[in-house]
Amino acid sequence: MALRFPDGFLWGCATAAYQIEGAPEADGKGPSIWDRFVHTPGLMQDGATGDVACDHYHRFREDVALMKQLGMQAYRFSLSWSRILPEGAGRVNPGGLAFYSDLIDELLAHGIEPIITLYHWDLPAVLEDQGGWLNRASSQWFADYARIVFEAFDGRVKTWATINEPWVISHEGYLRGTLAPGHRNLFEVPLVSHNLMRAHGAAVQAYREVGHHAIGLVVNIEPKYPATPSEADAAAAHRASAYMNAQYLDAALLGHYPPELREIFGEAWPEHDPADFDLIRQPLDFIGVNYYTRAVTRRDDHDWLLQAGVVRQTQATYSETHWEVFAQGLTDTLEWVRERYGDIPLYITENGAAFFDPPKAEGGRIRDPLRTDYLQKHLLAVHAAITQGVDIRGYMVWSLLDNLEWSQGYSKRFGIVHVNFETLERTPKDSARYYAQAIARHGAILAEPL
Ligand code: PNW
Repeated sequence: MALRFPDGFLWGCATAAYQIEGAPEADGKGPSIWDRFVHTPGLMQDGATGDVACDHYHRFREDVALMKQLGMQAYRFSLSWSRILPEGAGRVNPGGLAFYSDLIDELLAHGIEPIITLYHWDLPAVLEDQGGWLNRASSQWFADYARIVFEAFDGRVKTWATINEPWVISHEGYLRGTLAPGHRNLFEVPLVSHNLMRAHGAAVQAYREVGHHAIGLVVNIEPKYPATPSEADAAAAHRASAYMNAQYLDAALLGHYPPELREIFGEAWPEHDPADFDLIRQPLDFIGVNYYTRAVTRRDDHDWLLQAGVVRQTQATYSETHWEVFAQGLTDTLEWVRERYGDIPLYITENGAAFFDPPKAEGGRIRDPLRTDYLQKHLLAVHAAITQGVDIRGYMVWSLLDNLEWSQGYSKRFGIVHVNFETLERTPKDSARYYAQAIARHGAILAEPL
């Protein structure tokens, strides 16, 4: 079976600063909320930290060479705000800018297009001390930071994303407490979400003043399917989707939150100043979609927030993060975005899976057939959406390297390249070879996995 993707379709991979860089104090970097989180006893699986991670900070040239070897056309990475502004605002640290400048040059020298995420969860610690995303001034802090990096890099970088996954930030960081800053307070969730969206809007505004290319928002989308045709299960799926999938895109593109949220949050739902939506709703050049899995949802009154429980699929494959492998959900997601928000260019900014990788076999090969199978199915799912007319511009696999899977530490390997966290040696897995072949053949997907 040979499938072709549109001309100009961008094939690449994605990472995030805190998950790979290490070097938390190098060249004048200030601390972020993740430096604090990992050094707070009891929060991290196996006591893991990002102090070294993949040591990408010192090995980025090797990593770019690896990308080149795999044929990557684009690389989505995030900037560490506190490398560039150690105090979050004010004084710019030339050492921080220099690192990213060198990385961008290295990518361009290898013909790889940089795609920058401004915020992938590592807020400068000093700003957290001023309330972090709960402070309405955070939109100004973010826009000021954004302007600095736009001015520094927009000549060389053509694609920018403001914030990675506002839902995960607010839900995991402020409700469940599994991500920094580790709060558990329902009342904070809509306030943080709102300030994240105000920050997004303020950064897009700044971009229109100083930038010349494309900027968008990255959201995670997990389609919700009702377990039965019953009214109760359909309503549960609907609530879950309003909360997780529609909340941020509705605000950014339609200028209001889904009406279901008022009922979901109850007394924790704040009155929003209508003028805020003029800031939040900015024309965007693209939407970045991160897709991993779906949820099959039934009404469950024990679930206090959404009255929605998740039904495990007995016939399905689950990855190491307990996420069902369900590629049709990616096609459905891309079609849902077009249906709800109209024709706007989309990138798949993350897609991938953690699987247990068997140790290296003879010849140094790492056989990860489940990951290869995951990639193949999801590339087919992307192609199916393209066939349906959805405007999809590129696909970034999560992730280039095994890395720090946030509070789960190094226990979950998402890389298509294996990292030995003792020696820091990189070894492309079979899935990397598979992906490299898919790229080399312009997306013609080989029927047989390697
Ligand atoms: C994304 N969910 O996080 C992040 O952007 C990455 O940094 C992370 O490593 C990757 O996915 C794998 O986890 C998510 O619960 C975390 O729906 C949670 C969800 C989705 C994405």
